[in-house]
Amino acid sequence: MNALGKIVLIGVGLIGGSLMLDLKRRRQVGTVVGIDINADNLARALERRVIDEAHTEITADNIAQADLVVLATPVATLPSLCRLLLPHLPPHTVVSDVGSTKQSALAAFAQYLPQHFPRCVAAHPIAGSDRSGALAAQFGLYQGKKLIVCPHERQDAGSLHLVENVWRSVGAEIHTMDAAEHDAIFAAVSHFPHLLAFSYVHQMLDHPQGARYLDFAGSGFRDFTRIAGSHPKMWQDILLANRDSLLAMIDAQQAQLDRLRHFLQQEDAQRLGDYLAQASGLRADWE
Ligand code: TYR
Repeated sequence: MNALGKIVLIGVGLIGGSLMLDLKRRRQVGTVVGIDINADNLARALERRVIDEAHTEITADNIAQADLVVLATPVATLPSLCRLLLPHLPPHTVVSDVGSTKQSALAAFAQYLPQHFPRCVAAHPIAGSDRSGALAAQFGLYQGKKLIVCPHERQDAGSLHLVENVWRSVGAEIHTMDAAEHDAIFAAVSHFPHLLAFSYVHQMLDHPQGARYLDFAGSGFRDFTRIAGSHPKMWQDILLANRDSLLAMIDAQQAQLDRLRHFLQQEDAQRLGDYLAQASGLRADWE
């Protein structure tokens, strides 16, 4: 891939920051301009050389000559960021995002950057952790990880290839799918498990003896609740953006809990054992 002259990263956190660290190390980019509302976070990003320039606002100067703008903020901020970008965006600049919901990203691009829509590429790296912010950015995060792209009906092929090549250059494996299918898949394998982890932690918060009980929690609690430590605003936005799929998943989970309740009420050891064995088998095969 040809090195890009300038990338503007809006939202300098774990995901965008890790991408920039690898692009810089591999000399795939000349200058990285970071834009973030948190000045402390920007200072840390500069110190760690995640970015070369830091700004707290989107201006014509900051965006000038950008080959690529990467939006890496919570998904509900895309409409307002696109509106701020619109007057300053050079015609050749490719715009992409990294968010966990892709129908909402495409809707924001189509509505708020209508002229620029062909150059907007919806992308989602399947990597990260419960950590956030520029301090959490790390080298090698995307090596061997999946990058989902969701091309749209007005997609410019050159812009799509540019974004795919950026991610390929940091070790990601590109998968292409429709945005609706993307959102259904990630509701099931990512968004709903996060929702459940948050909900279980609330059960402990509401429990009168919860604080004492947590003193004795071990690795099961740690594994099940790790993702409940994730960035709240990021997950607020994801859960709302994918609410239809999640409402269906909540109903499906309720049915699973009802089955378990029934096994316990009936003291049905046989069916309970089979149920656990099937789940344990699927988990072992997946790993
Ligand atoms: N939260 C996940 C974890 O901690 C990482 C992740 C989050 C990956 C959101 C993708 C995504 O869209 O393992």
